[in-house]
Amino acid sequence: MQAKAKSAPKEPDATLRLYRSLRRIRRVEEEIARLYPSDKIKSPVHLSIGQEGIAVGVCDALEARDAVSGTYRGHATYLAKGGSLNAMMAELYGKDTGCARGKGGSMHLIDMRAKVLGTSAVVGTTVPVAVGYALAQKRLKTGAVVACFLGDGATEEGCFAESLNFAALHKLPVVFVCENNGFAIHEPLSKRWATDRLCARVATYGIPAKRFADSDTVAIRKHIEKALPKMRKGGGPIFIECLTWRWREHVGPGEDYDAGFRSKAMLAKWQKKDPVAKAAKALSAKQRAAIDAEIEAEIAAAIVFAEASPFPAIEELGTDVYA
Ligand SMILES: Cc1ncc(C[n+]2csc(CCOP(=O)(O)OP(=O)(O)O)c2C)c(N)n1
Repeated sequence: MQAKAKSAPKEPDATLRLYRSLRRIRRVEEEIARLYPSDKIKSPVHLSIGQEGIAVGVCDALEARDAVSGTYRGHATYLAKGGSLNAMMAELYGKDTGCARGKGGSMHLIDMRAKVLGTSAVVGTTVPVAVGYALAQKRLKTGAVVACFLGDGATEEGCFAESLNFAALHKLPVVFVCENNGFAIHEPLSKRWATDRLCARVATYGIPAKRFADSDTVAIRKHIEKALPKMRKGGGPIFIECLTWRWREHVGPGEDYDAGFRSKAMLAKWQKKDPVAKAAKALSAKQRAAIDAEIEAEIAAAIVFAEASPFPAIEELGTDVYA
């Protein structure tokens, strides 16, 4: 069932590559937000606009043989690792050509060709899945690692603690990546954690942990790249906590600043650190224009693909669906 790992050849110039990936994810999600009110997109959507630098920084350091698991806020993870945009867009439309044949929607993205193990609506559930997959990689001696993305809310699940302990004990090749945007739906960290010393807590499992205060794409990339060789040789897991900000509402295409639980001032602060704008600054106007044009054409084609694709046949309703 599992195809050989294959992904598009990487652009040799890292500056161009990081910008392309960041801008592509941003524009895909902006288009999703634009299309959403038309009701053509059949699933709820959790946008990662503002948080893209983390997925891109981690995934750019990975190889085709490496895998990722994600959260329901998983568009960036899926695209940064090389998941098919056509298949993702069709999945959002509920179409048969989607990456979960239209039955999973935005929250359940999977692409084993690109080694995207899956994303899930149920908070924390992809953490033990990633650890199990890493155990298999260790036993099969593939040298592959798994990057396991999770939100700060997922660190409160029991399976997070169990997975960290198991991965540390068995020295499994997992990069745990906490995308800490400070909220679980509307609940801030200050009402959920007695201290914000997450990295100190993780370190007690015997896992090296590092916090990135502004989720800088290049710094995250460098850190992961440096850690990978040791991990491939049995060095065990690492953990990174990346502070970030979700610019949009928890679920849906809009904003939620009028709901009273977080401020526009904080948004403005984080927008000054916009990972896409930061990457753009390293390029000439001509380089940006060429990349932007390619991205727009690719997104337009993906929307045409999704719209033209058929819905799954009614007899297929129960196929590949597990309770
Ligand atoms: C096991 C489980 N418990 C509760 C929920 C309800 N829920 C959906 S999203 C969410 C918040 C999770 O926050 P976080 O992990 O920080 O991710 P973020 O939305 O900030 O990216 C919760 C509690 C759920 N989906 N699954």
